[in-house]
Amino acid sequence: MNKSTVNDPDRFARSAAGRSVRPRAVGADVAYTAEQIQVLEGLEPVRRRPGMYIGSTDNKGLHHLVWELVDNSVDEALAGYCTEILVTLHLDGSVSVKDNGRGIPVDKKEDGRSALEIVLTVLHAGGKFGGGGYKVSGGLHGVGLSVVNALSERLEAHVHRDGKEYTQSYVRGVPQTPVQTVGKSSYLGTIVRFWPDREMFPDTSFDRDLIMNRLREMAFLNKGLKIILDDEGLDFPYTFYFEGGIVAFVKHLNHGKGVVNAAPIYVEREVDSTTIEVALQYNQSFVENVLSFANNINTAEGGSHMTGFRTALTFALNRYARKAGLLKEQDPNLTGEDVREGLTAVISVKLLEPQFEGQTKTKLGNAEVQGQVSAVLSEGLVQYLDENPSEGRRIIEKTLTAARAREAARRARDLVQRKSLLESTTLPGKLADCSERDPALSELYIVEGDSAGGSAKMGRDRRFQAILPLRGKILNVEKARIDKVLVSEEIRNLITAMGTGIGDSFDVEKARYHRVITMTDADVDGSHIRTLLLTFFFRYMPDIIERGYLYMAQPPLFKLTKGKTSFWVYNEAERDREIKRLGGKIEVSRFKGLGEMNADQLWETTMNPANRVLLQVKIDDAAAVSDIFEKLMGSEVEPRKRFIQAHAKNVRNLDI
Ligand code: 0RA
Repeated sequence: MNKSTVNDPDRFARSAAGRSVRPRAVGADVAYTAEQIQVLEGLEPVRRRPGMYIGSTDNKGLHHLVWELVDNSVDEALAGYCTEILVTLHLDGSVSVKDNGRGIPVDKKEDGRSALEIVLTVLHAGGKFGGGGYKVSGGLHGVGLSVVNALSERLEAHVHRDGKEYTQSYVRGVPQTPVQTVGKSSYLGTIVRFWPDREMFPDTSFDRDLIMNRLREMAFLNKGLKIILDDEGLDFPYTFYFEGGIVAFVKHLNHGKGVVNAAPIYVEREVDSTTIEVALQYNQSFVENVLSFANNINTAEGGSHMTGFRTALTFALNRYARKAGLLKEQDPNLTGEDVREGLTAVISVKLLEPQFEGQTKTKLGNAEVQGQVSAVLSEGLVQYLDENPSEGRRIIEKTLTAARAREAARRARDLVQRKSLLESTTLPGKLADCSERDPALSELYIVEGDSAGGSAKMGRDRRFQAILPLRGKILNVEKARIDKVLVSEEIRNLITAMGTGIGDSFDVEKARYHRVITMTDADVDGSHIRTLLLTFFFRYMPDIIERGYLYMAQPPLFKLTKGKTSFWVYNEAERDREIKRLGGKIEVSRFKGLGEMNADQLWETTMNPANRVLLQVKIDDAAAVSDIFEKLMGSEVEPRKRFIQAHAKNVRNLDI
């Protein structure tokens, strides 16, 4: 993207980048005025108990500072005055957010201070201003710019309005001067740049991927709004701009999956000042992926808009299926589960006074929204189905398949439960268990192939390491429903070894191991098997991942031999580094697979807690794996690289 599209005559963001900033310690050489002391006292609660305002001072809390600034600019966009937001990650560790809105007012208030200064130094002052409009203000967001200011060792605000540029800078919330006029400006907008306070945050490094994902999501949720992320450490900025808004979001979520209805169905309407937007499209998978948002906040716990959505979907599809004769009189109705199988949807509502409830304050509470969403979507769907009968038929057929599979799954489960196969206390014969009985101290290695399984059984520390060899590829649970999954012997062995049961009777507390480690070859087949396993855990035992019990072992890729000594290295970069470091004549051999190693080598390289490299699986990674699964099966180079990237965070020995 061309940087000149960002309408900033003086490129503030760049010009200040290289400057080294030494914040003055508060109290060192600042002579306080009565006013400054007042500010200090006003923001004191924020610095004393930051968690009350931003949740925590870990990495999540740190990013709340960015969300707060972005939310303010998005509010300005929702009010109809801003079309472009630029977020810059500066080389010096600061972040700036710039928008082309009206500019924060700078006019003087009764006490002689400017509105800008009040917003930045008085707790909750932000809420007073603007009034009305769909404010992004749920959960921990919407705490106000003054909170960001209080938690920054330095902050600069630049306002362009009324033909002038104004500026003010602050140290830990305390203004260093009154608002100053810099000069003329024909630009309109606000720039806030802050340097997070290292006294408040143990780690002040920002996560580009996290910020990028949130900004992309914001751009999807606000069609026509351009959001640019400029990481000064990279050559090019990222631009997120979606004319189609949540329709583009749904297409993005379904990317690479076979779709049932060619284009997402889209409904948008305003009811009593609540704006409702829904986009939905079925894909060929069995997975439901319905995301809901209220005022741009991801309502992970759902709420009234989600309930309204579900009611309308079930109602409209049943009505159409009957009318079109696809459901006969004697057939039972399609259930909610049936109509959500393979469904990707985004529900976005914007309302004046959102109430957020639930454990994580991500459940929309406003009761009136349920009826509003349900009415709008029912009407929209009924109309769509009438006008697009062939798409309608395809969708109904998809849901009928789901209904039949649900029946089959119920029968299979009944069968399994009668036999009590999965709760049986008889451990699988292939499992070499450990002698330790405390799950917290026990490890299960799931090993690819019988021969590697044999070496692992011999090489392990049998006191705490159990081995379960898997023959070949396990079933892809993304492509088969639970009934098929449960007849697979490999998977039944796995479930029995885990001890947790599955489905309704799953209980993470019964896990027999608190470290479950996949050990597969460092080749394409190995990565397929690992993906299949991750997919299984992600779909059927997500709590195991949530608890941090699931790991991947990283077998070495090369053996370097110099004279009589051998070393193992885990990737190409490490190989090259070591060759350089060791110098002289070095023999390099590539491992073909785990089965090639003898028991001692397997222990030394992959299983010995002192040497081994374990990658802990995060739920996001597993989701990412599921997402790119299809491409991965093609064993192309690029997806494989992405697969590794999805897992490579914070891991030693894995340069890519
Ligand atoms: C309320 C009123 C006006 C501007 C803003 C809010 C505003 C706040 C922020 C925060 C970040 N960027 C922003 N842009 C605008 C001005 C109202 C007027 O001009 O009369």
